Amino acid sequence: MRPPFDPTLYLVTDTALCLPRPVADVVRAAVAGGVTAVQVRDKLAPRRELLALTRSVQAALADRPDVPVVVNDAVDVALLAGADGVHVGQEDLPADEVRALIGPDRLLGVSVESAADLAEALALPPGTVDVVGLSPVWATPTKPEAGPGLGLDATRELAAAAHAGGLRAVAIGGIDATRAAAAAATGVDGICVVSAVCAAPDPRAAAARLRAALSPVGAR
Ligand code: TZP
Ligand code: MG
Repeated sequence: MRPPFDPTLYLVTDTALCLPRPVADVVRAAVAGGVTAVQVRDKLAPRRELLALTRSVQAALADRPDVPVVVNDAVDVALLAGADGVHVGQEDLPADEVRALIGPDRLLGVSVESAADLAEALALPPGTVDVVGLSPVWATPTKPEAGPGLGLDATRELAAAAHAGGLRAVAIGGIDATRAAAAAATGVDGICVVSAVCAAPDPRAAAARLRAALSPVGAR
């Protein structure tokens, strides 16, 4: 059985953007403001630091079992920490291999940057992938190498194709409170944000603003 996973407002952490605050403090505030899922992402941290970071986030959310903690890229760290899931990109381990490692009781997310990436995820046996991250909707300074954005129309098409194949879809890249409603209106199951929360002076208020921006479109 997979852990509960409500992707409505999915926070992906960035350690540098959270500074000088500990990531765990930002996450706790953001969840109080309405974040529904958390992905621990730190491309620069050595594995042992990523493990400690993951555990600090889990400890900060010990009273929120409804909010899953997912680890970006590092399957070993996810397993050691007993995380709720793993998220991999196109250059990480293949999704079917990751599923074999993590077993049936954790979430698996995969980044999708094109129709070809999505076709690959959809070709896997049912139950391999839980959610695809459509990426990036807009170009973003948080991940310049992600390139130009898909745009809203392509995001809408990819979300529909993911749903037709039984996968959930979230949108990521360049989303802030001014763009949240437009991103959600593509039909995705949720939006992912990094800087809109991690770089905010008040992460709780930032998360609440994003939730408020989502509610008129009835995002799940
Ligand atoms: N993957 C695709 S875009 C991105 C990631 C991790 C960064 C999104 O950051 P922001 O600050 O929400 O634009
Ligand atoms: Mg990756």
